[in-house]
Amino acid sequence: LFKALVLCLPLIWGFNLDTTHTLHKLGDPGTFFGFSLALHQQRNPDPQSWILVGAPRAAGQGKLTGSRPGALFRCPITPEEYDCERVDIDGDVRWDRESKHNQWLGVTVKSQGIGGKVVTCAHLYELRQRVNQSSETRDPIGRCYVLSEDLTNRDDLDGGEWKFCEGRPQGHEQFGFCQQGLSVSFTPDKNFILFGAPGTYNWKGEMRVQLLNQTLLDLGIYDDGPYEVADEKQLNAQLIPVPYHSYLGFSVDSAMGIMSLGELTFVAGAPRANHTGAVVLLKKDNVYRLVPQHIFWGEELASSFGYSVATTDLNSDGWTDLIVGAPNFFDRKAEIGGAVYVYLNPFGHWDDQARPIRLNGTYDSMFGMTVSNVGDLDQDGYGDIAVGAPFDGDGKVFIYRGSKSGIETKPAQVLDGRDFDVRRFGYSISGGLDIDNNHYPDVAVGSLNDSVVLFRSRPVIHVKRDITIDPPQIDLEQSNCKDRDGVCLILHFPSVQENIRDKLRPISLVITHTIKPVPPRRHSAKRLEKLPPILNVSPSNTLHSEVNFLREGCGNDKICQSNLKLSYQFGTRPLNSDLFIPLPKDEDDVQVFSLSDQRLVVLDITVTNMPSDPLYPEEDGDDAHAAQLIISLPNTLSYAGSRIPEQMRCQANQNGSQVECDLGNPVKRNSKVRQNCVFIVKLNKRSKNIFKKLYSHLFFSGAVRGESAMSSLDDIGSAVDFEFVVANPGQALQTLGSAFLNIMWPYELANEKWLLYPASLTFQGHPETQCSPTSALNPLKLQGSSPAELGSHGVGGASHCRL
Ligand SMILES: [Ca+2]
Ligand SMILES: [Ca+2]
Ligand SMILES: [Ca+2]
Repeated sequence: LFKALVLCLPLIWGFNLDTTHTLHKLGDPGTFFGFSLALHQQRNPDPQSWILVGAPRAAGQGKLTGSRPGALFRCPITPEEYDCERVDIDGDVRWDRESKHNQWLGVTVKSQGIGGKVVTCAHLYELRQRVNQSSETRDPIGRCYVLSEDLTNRDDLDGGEWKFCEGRPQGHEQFGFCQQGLSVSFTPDKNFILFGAPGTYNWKGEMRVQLLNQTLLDLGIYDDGPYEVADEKQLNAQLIPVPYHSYLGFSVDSAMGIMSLGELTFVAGAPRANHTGAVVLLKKDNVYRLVPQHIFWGEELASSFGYSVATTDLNSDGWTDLIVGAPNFFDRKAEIGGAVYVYLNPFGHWDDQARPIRLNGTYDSMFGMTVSNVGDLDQDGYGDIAVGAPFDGDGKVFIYRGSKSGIETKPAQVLDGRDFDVRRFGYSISGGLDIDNNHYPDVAVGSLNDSVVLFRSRPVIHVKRDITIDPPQIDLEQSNCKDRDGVCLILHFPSVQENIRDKLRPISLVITHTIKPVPPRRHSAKRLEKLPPILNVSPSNTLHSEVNFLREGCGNDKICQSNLKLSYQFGTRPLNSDLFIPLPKDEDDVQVFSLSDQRLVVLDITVTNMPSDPLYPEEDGDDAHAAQLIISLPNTLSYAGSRIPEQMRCQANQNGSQVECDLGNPVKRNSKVRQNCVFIVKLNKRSKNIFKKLYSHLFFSGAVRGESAMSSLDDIGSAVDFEFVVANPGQALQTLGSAFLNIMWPYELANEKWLLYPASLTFQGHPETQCSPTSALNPLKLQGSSPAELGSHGVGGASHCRL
């Protein structure tokens, strides 16, 4: 009896997007509803969660009826598919100086998170001058709208005045084609908003970072920026570290802990820089400039490296890691189409050229078109990412788990648009927010198919198993269970003390845990069903352990080295006596068993376990565990029983030809197993005949006379004498068995004429010998001169004599 202590700590781990209780939201066909999306939560005036969905090709309303300005929708978290409402922004238009037709409002949408602000942009918003004149100009500067948490304009920061290229020199080489808002982001400290404007400066591109903090503004702190790569005051395109047509600002992000801990770093993708693409790390200087810190270059021409960027701490080392999408990466041979580069942060020393890990998509899949920090989906402490591949079949989203070593390159989960009846699935991804209050962040995925899908995360139960065997080894002389904290599993092994033979190999323990499945419930139309938890996929839900026996008597090395020796002798034992009489030995010193009156053969066996050198008992002076004695008996002998010491146990097979005996477990050192180890053996009754067959030849001649002419034995002819000698060179047989002599002779011819006539049998030494049938001898009762002779005159007969 011993106990195993199992501590079960439900931790939070694994991976876990539920695909059976997904929420679907649909928009009008052709509106690109789902081109962008963001999970959002407002706290005021009422707590509510939303999926914000951009539909950049949505038709206009009111004044904009007849045009396609695009729109932002908010979708409540309900099972209903068509309950998204248009967010009421941007309804006005001044025809004399702007155009909102095809402005792509909703091309991007971002949320600061719970209770935070929201931004959505229209990167093709046009400023117009001299409308309807021949000298009319159109400048797609782009524009963004900032909204308060409830998606209304509540403070000075809200509204659509976020268009920094307005009022600046126009023309494509300056700010006429800024396309502000093709990317947009909030800093994690919520103080700044980032705008990508990839068309600025002849498509060099630009990123602008601007204060977005009403409290700071209320305090009169205005002088923190704005910042631009070309310097917000100087507007010096030379300061931008990539060539023209690089599209810097196509993607933007920011994070602490990229260049150094505690410092905010900005990330801007430039997917056409030097034709390979690049990603630039920047930081604010003290005035108005974003200063480049490091540039990552793409590895392949036209791979669009930097099309998408994301930041998260994948390996939880406190340093933010960088994820870069290159959706046009191409390797026809390897059938790769699209790649994602994962740069684990080398403690801010990016110049050391830490080699990225490349995740590959399938051919033509545009894998990496979106990369997204989706938070710690499984709550294991490592950030997780999602990668969209909208042209992989009907579109797929791959979930990759961060891990201690960086990232698990095999996706933890693949969401396939086909399973949700969505095409071009994975065009946009938003995560990091817990929509259903189960403490696990959820993920929404958009498409180019006017639909979005919300995937909720199931709680992940990580069972931390820790088997403590107490005592750590089984000591056969101890059994106790002390009080302890935690769950104490007492495993009873009633056989431990008695019947376990093998005390050398440990007892294996296997502990398996599962979650009892929850019966499916009806989907409520009003409330989201609570998702059942799942078990973490790793480590396995089966734990193996083993309990060792305390190997007493095996020395310090715990290796049992014994010195078993066996000796034996045969003997006999008088009936009803324990007297052991060794069998006599022949000249070859072999014990001789004669077929005399000893019916019991006794085998006396002595087994010793003594160290070969008593001075060095550690060499081979240990206990012998599970020692066995196997006795194989010849055919003439069979096992009848034994008188053995108590610790021994013997068992014979069915015909008694083999006996297996346990010598005791263990045979202790310095011990001798002997005392009256008696095997009673019986002689088999059907012993092999020891007599030889003898052959001789007999010829006869003379006149043939009839039977009626015989009046005495002498008339028959010459007498033939046969002498049989039956000898037993060993001991006399008693009642062990009988010896028989069968005599056969030529008796008669085919015409029934006599050949050899059996006259008589005489015996010497055993006068009581009888033969049968008696009628076979001298059947004509003829008188002869010598009755002691066996005269055989006949054709053949048989006689059977018991000797
Ligand atoms: Ca890291
Ligand atoms: Ca994780
Ligand atoms: Ca959740």
